[in-house]
Amino acid sequence: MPQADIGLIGLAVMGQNLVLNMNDHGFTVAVFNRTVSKVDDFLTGGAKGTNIIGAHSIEEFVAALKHPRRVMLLVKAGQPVDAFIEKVIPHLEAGDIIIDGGNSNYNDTIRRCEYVESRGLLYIGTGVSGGEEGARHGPSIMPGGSPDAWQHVKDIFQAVAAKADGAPCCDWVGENGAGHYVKMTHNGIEYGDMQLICEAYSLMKAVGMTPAEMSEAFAEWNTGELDSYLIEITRDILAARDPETGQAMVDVILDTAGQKGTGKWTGISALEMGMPLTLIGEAVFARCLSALKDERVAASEKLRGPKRTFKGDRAKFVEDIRQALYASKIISYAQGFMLLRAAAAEYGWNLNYGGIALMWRGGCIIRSQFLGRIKDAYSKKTQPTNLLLVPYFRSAVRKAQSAWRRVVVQAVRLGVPVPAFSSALAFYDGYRSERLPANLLQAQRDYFGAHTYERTDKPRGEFFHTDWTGTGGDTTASTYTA
Ligand code: 2AM
Repeated sequence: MPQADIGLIGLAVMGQNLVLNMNDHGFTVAVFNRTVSKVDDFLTGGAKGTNIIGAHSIEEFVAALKHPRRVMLLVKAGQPVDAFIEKVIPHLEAGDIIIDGGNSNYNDTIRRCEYVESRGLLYIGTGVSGGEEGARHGPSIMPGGSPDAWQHVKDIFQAVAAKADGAPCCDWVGENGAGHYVKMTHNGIEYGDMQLICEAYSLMKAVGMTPAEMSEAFAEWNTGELDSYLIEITRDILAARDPETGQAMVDVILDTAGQKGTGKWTGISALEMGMPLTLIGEAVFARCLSALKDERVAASEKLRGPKRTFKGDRAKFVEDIRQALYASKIISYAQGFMLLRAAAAEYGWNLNYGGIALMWRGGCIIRSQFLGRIKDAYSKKTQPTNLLLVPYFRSAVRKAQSAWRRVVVQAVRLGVPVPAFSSALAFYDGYRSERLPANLLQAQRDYFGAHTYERTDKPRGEFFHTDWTGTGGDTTASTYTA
């Protein structure tokens, strides 16, 4: 008789920890790994004394699974996922479920979902966030794919997921690639949150604060509306000392950021969908700029800026930075949810926005009190078209606005780059503008390319062309295909 409730392939640390987490919650898990020796290493190591079943071949692995079989992959994203799908399919039967828990691109998940369904099976692509710790003690889990599969994994996933205010940080996201899309957007927002914190740090540094003083400021911030995992770890990071040199740890770390690509994917998707995801875009570009270390070092000797002398009240400025960070964060999440709405329309997903906020509320890197507010906003009967219009956020931005503007002005004066703070403010001012200068832009397009324009005094959808130079005649860009 097959014993296992679920099988997991891929015994790297995330995989091992998720298996141990499932075991703790009373589920029997079968495990397999490409390098088979790792199965035995796990059984005699971390999994010793558990009910975990080790398999030494795909056949043995599948034979251990109860029906419908649930096969979860936690292998390297990309080709290895396709390879394992091909390996397991011949051993599965109609109604069995393949689950990809890796960091797959949502386009791959859409393709795989269609393929696996065409073979009579069910597919789930799920985001799992929270790193190794999260996998062990409660990650945020964002599943999407074949809707019929959800009922068969719900109990396991919700049991092992993090809990926020008692509710599991796991719910059904939507069809085919929706789970991985939401996970990608989570990572993009994470890029934005981290960049905002880095800009706050950079301003604190510019006004002469020591890392220890900064750590105290972050500790205080963490007791209020900014209460979140990332603020908390920043507090600890700034307090840490390098055992080798005795200096603050942050001061000995090279200022070049790495990235694995999910922020970039979020930006690409936003560009494809025509959504102004400016803050996350700036966060990705800030990492790119940081990576040009040698060029920056050379340029720093040649390109001059203002002297970094701050004359104001430092404590007041720190409070201004806190408010600028909060307001910018609201913009970033408003933009993130704008992207999700556009993606839902593009891909035909019926996204549950309150559920998404709840999934991000605990377990994952962007977990925060703040996400509880977003969940509340989407739990109302009428869904907001934009988070910025929800009374709570509208008033929070109104309250923080003066401080936010002061910070951006001060940063410009000091010559401290704050692309996320300032682009968030530019977005806010743009979004609340009844009229933007795009009238001039349309005129320019019409002037050089006869692209036509609509008029303020005529119904939308009627297009006009002006012969700006007296030599163009009536020909417009829509008259011919160029
Ligand atoms: P391994 O232990 O045999 O290297 C994370 O790297 C997980 O993905 C590991 O379980 C790893 O298996 C697996 N993995 C990495 N590359 C793979 C590939 N090309 N094919 C199958 N599994 C792979």
